[in-house]
Amino acid sequence: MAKKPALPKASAKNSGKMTPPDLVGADVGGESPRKASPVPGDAAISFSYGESQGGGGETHQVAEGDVAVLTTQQGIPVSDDQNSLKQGARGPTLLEDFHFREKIFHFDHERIPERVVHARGYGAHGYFELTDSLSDVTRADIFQRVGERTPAFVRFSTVAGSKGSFDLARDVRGFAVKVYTQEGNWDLVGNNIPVFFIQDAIKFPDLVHSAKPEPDRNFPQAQTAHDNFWDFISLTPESFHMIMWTMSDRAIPRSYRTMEGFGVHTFRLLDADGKSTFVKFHWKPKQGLQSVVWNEAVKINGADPDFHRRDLWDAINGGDFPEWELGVQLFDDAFADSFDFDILDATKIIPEELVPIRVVGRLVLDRVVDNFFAETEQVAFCTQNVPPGIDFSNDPLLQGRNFSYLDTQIKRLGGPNFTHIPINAPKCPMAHFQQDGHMAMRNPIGRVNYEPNSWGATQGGPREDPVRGAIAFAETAEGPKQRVRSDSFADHYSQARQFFISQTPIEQKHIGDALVFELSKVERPDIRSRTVSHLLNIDARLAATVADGLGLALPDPAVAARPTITDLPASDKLSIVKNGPASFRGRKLGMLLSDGADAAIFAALIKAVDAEGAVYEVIAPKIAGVTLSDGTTVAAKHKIDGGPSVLFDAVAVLVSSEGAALLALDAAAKDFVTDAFAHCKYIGVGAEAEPIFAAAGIADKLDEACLPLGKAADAKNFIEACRALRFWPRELTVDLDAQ
Ligand code: HDE
Repeated sequence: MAKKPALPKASAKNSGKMTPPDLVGADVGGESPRKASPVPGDAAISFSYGESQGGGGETHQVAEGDVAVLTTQQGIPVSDDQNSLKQGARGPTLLEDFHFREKIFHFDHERIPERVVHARGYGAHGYFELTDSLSDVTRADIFQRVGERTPAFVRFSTVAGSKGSFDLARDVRGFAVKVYTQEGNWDLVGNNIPVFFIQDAIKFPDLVHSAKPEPDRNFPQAQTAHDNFWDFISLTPESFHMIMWTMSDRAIPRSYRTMEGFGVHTFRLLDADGKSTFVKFHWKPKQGLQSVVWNEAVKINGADPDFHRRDLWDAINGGDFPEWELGVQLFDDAFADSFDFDILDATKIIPEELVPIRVVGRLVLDRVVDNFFAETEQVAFCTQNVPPGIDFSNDPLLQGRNFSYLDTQIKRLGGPNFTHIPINAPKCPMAHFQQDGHMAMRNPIGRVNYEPNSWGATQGGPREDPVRGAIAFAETAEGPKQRVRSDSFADHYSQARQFFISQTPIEQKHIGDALVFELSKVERPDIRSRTVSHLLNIDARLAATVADGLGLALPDPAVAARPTITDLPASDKLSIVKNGPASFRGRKLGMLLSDGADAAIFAALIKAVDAEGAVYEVIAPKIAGVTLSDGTTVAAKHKIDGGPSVLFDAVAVLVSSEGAALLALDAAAKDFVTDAFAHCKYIGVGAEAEPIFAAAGIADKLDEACLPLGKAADAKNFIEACRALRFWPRELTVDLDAQ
């Protein structure tokens, strides 16, 4: 990267104009640590643009203690950034003011179109490390050498909401992984749910239109609880397996860190001889699966709409790097032919009990982005990006996606050169004859831009390589051209039922609650009724519960294209509760403190939290914090109104008797404990805290998950109890529908 000579030091002279003195010579870099990072071995400061996103930027060198001079984009030093150029003190403003015009024009063009789906997302860098070679089934370079690390970038997202929507929508989460392999980028553009709503890509625009805000009124935002969505779903029986998943707590994850990821489609792995093995990809979180409850999700959206992105940012910056295992399900044609369902049908899973998962690697996220726009917003995933040794199946959804992703990036990023943007550029050598176009940053040098050519090895440019190059699986396809759906895709309910019966009773209750909630927002009774008619083909009890919750007469079952297989066995892997963590690690305790709170218990709690690998935040009546019983002061992270208990995995209330008397009068403090109780959280109850619980009306309801914090020794017991995350039996006592 070329370094420009140092520009002169900024001058504090303001020649009598209106220049706020504190802005003169201010650090234009703001808070970002990158902008003032010292250059090793050099007493200079590097103020850089775009360096860490892969180059192409420019660096201004200035002496230490100095600040860079503000310039225009053309590098012209700016003398006054507070006042436009005017004719006389009171104007008019002159067209001649190139600095003003450039600044405004650039601002006017800051936005690019948001993604048509998955608009709201959050990304992080990391690496993939191979732990078990797959060289027995694939030639893919990334799967050859155990222990090798390959850089990766991951973007998590919600689907329906726009860029500025809230994180805890009830929605599918995107789990898109770009791995920069030595033989090109591999994009595994997956979701946190292993099946999809539709079987053929031609239905995607209809599905998305129905889920997005209704076109005349442009609401509701980021929710499927409206007529159009359920109208489409109830007319699309293939969607019901996915509906079971999206109505489950999978759609309200506690964190991106506590979700599984799935490649969804069946792909192929190819060895050096072109032999194919079918594969399904799974990401399994080391953090265990965890979700929130719906009432909590609704409140988190108000308290902290950025809950998931903040969680990822904090965890990575705190050195608690989230990690997933990459698992593969490998199978051959014989299995595919014998399986009850079509492996090309993206509305079906292959239960892990039938084809066990082989863990072959791990994905670790260890670095947040330097610039959200440059990396997270501009990253362009394309399902078509597969390196040699990984190939597609004929899944009609996947085939359609392979067209859609490239197409959408061209629109979104403004042209065919989006691979020149550092986050999208491969990190392996590349050479081709594609050229020109908007914003071309990598331009061929020399005379030859075509092949074949006869300019020889040095001037003639790259040549194709039939051995190293990607070769598609030599699949034979035949049959008449026709618009049909294969009969083998016709079973819409059997796996929906299998999912439902695999859930614990509390998870089944949540599915029923979610359906009642969503359909209660649907205005047309016939749509509600038609939806229940499909549930009858899945589970009679579920259908009856939902009908009852809606006050609806049970309709006739929908006419099924094929009878439901009712004896598919339950699969434990489909439940969140059965796959939760065994520790409180990576979780957050909220401690409500007042002045005079017991210092010894507070210290013991911190010690227990640290030992567990968890974190804590202090909530107090005032943001300045509290003075504990021994006179030490503790700063608060939240004032009580801004730190509701929904933001924490468990809570402790540690107050003095005076503090308790005051907080018992405070609505936010009462909400803090009632919500924690209603959301089945573990609660540490300090010796003096009772008046707050009494004022909240729950003092006589406290159960075995409300543990005493009367002495320092109680802290460890309490944090160990928190490992269970929730005390589900309580839900039956706090929910009218369950009584
Ligand atoms: Fe996508 N999808 N999708 N999708 N999808 C997009 O590409 C599309 C599908 C998924 O963080 C778009 O760059 C079609 C399944 C993720 O940047 C678009 C079909 C799965 C992301 C698109 C599907 C996904 C997208 C919009 C039906 C899980 C976010 C912006 C055939 C396996 C990637 C963009 C990111 C994004 C099309 C179905 C996952 C329009 C046509 C199934 C995680 O190209």
